[in-house]
Amino acid sequence: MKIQQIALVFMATLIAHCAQINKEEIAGETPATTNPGGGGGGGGTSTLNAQLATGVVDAPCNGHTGDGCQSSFSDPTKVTSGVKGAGWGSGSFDVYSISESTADGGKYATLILDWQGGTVKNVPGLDFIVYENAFEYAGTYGTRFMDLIIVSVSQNNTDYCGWPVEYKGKKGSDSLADFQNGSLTGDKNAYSKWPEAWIHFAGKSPTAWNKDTNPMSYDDLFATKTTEYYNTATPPVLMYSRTDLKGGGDGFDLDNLTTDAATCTATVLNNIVTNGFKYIKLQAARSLINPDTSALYPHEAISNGPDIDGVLARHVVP
Ligand SMILES: [Ca+2]
Ligand SMILES: [Ca+2]
Ligand SMILES: [Ca+2]
Repeated sequence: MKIQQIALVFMATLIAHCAQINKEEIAGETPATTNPGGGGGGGGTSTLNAQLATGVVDAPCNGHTGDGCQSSFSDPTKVTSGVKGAGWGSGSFDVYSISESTADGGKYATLILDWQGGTVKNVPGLDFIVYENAFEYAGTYGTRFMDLIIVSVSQNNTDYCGWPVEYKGKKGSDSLADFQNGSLTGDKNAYSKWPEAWIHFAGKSPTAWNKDTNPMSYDDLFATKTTEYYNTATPPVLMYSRTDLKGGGDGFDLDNLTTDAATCTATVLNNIVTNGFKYIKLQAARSLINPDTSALYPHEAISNGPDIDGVLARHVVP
């Protein structure tokens, strides 16, 4: 989501989801009573050495025109120099944008980072967080704008293992009632704005952490909060609740790696789980084939590629 597209985003998304928003307004719903008591999501002791990924290994949109690259957002130092989230309701511009193009095997839809020789270890709970600039355009659940990312990690930048990604699909008109009605499974060729439908993807969650204007401790960044959304009835009725990382972003645990990728043998996987990884690859989901449908993953109609603000690892060793 880029600065010049905000107006378009609001127009398109409001038009697309007009029926639901109106329904919510008629119901008198008010968003966001935040209850930060959700408990820890990570290892959380001060002996851990959290670090941002500071090495740019491959950022093909840097200096490249075309193939979906965007010259205004092709500076990869925006990823490595700090996370500057813009909060739950808007997207940061301190980002490097990958495209959604399938050209050259998805080259321009890929970003590879490292910790400049450091190894990201597997600690209890989440091991790293990917920060993108997702946001909730109407300030409440069910109005999230996302650019989905598929994440994988490697020790040698050749043999990558990823997570068991699964897209659950869009149900009905993608309303809360549709989403909550029975199983999550819907039309996997249509896009759902519910982050819960996108299992083990990044690019789902807004970023609250901003190193300048909203500094947070590493322990807090790896901890969770639960937000409950009530309507204005008397007494108020809980409409929805959602658990997120306190600083936003999407967290990953090496204990959940899978051998799904062709480059990920059991040996490679066990080595990463036991010893850690050095490289992280971020790919636009839209540039990749969903094995469930044999088609590209669907995306928000106005999406043009994920916008990556930074990647924070929980424990890095030399
Ligand atoms: Ca985005
Ligand atoms: Ca872990
Ligand atoms: Ca940044």
